[in-house]
Amino acid sequence: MDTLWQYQFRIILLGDSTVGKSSLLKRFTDGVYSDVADPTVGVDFYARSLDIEPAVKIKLQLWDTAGQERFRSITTSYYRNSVGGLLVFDLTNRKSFEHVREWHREVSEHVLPYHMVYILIGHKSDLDKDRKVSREEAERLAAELGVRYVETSAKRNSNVDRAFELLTRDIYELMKMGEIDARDGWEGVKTGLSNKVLYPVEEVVEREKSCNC
Ligand SMILES: Nc1nc2c(ncn2[C@@H]2O[C@H](COP(=O)(O)OP(=O)(O)O)[C@@H](O)[C@H]2O)c(=O)[nH]1
Ligand SMILES: [Mg+2]
Repeated sequence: MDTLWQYQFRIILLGDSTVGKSSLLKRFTDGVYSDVADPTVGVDFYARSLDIEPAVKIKLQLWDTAGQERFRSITTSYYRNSVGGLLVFDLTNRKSFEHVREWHREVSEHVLPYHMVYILIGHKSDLDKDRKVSREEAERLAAELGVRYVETSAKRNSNVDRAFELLTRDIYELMKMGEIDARDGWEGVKTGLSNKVLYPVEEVVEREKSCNC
């Protein structure tokens, strides 16, 4: 049986080619990392659930942008149907940082009149000695865009869970405040099977304890 979840958020990975988007996703969803990235593109999206509050499980549907990183080659519906976005750049690649603003603008224009919730990710933090973008500079850009900033490494497994969790919590808080809603015909947020409705919470905890899944 599928895990019960109350909400599903669709989140996209944005950023230049080779910044490490697929590696971040693989680390987060499968717990693996490979220095030799698989160029084959067999998977469109990944999934993982997060327990955001006791008895509130959020399923993340995470969409990769493999091979579509060129500007304007991603279809509009791909952006439109997402509630959150990770703006990823490579800390050792200056150009990828400079392009963040363009990614942000491109996507934000396409989702109007709605808004997407972003987080800025400075990736490959394990390569600190080759760093071409300072933390201060990245924090300034994040402040300007009104988003959080986190430095991650898929290789060292540093801050990867934290980055996805922070973004998920931000979306969840906006949803609780009524700023974001599950709308008909929109894939960004879906309300799911609620174990709150199906079983009292205590019973769910008991069920989960006894479950080997
Ligand atoms: N040092 C280091 N290399 C990484 C990290 N994440 C990804 N890479 C490498 O960067 C290259 C591109 O990664 P990939 O995930 O395919 O990037 P994508 O094109 O944005 O999906 C691959 O050689 C990865 O092994 C990281 O955290 N640290
Ligand atoms: Mg990729």
